[in-house]
Amino acid sequence: EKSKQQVLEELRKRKGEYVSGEELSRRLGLSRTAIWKHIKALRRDGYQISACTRRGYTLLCIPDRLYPEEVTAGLKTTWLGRPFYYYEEVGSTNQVAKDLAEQGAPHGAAVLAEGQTSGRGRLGRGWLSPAGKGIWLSLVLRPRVAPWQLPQLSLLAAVGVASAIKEITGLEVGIKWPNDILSRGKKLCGILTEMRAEVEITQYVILGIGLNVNLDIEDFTRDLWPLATSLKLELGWEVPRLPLLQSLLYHLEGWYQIWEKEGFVPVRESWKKASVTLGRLVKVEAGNEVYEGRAIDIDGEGRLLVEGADHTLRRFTYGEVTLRI
Ligand code: BTX
Repeated sequence: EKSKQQVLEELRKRKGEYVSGEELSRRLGLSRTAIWKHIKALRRDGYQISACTRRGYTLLCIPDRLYPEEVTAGLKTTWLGRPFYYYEEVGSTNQVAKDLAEQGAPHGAAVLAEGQTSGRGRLGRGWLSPAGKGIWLSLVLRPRVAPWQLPQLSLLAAVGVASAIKEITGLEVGIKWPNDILSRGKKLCGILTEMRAEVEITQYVILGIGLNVNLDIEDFTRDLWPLATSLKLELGWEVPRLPLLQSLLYHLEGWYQIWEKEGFVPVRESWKKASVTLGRLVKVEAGNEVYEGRAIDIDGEGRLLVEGADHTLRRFTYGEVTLRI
């Protein structure tokens, strides 16, 4: 496995030219047969490598996979996404990340799967996660804050995702409280925060991000057609997942650091700019209660302030928001 990566590394360094099998074998101290074996294995992984008699090998194309070597190769973060755990398919990356966190995975560890068989949404709902079409990612965070401050973190996550989408595609998305990312009113990305905390101490937070990148309409179940969308459907082109994922980790780390240093104020400001909730008539369902009114603001903890028809103000820490006209 290690020498396969070394062969890939050599080809990557010399992208656009041919490297002879002889040179590879000399540089890496491997036999010509071993080199050929690794080339075949890389091709099975989806790397397009051309082999040409006398000239050698050249890397034509890297696969649209989020292999950890590819992700870390161009990653600009210092701690987020390190280590990076990659799976072809899991039930839920949030569950895998939770298990890893229980076993001591560090602050910043990331778990990604190409596909999920039982992706989780909030309140026991499911999350559709077809293979190779999205970014299904869970991050292990160990913030040094009290549990009551954690709602801030899920708003922060939405701001980070929005920044990355903007950087890579130019698309301006909207955030629906607390952290749904919408485009033209349809859900593009969902965020699920799970945690383990005692009264005063946060053990860890699992930040699960499900971003619909290249799903086509037929990848969604029919009931989701009016509700859900993907970047490809919004933009009309296939979005490369690798740079998007790298940008996502970069912006999330950046916002996290701002939050640690300066608190919630700058995050709140940025969240408010992208908000599609504030100023709107909303219905909030929280537990057994349904409340209707106008969404006025979010407070210094990220709670939603809703003003009812009788001008009473209500604050929501959690809840399901439906936007009215
Ligand atoms: P949510 O409860 O806000 O959204 C779930 C609801 O959204 C579903 O009931 C369904 O109506 C709709 N839905 C399901 N799949 C999709 C989809 N792909 N796109 C748009 N709408 C959909 C939001 O929960 C939180 C989702 C987090 C998903 C990530 S993926 C990585 C991590 N692992 C894991 O199991 N969950 C998180």
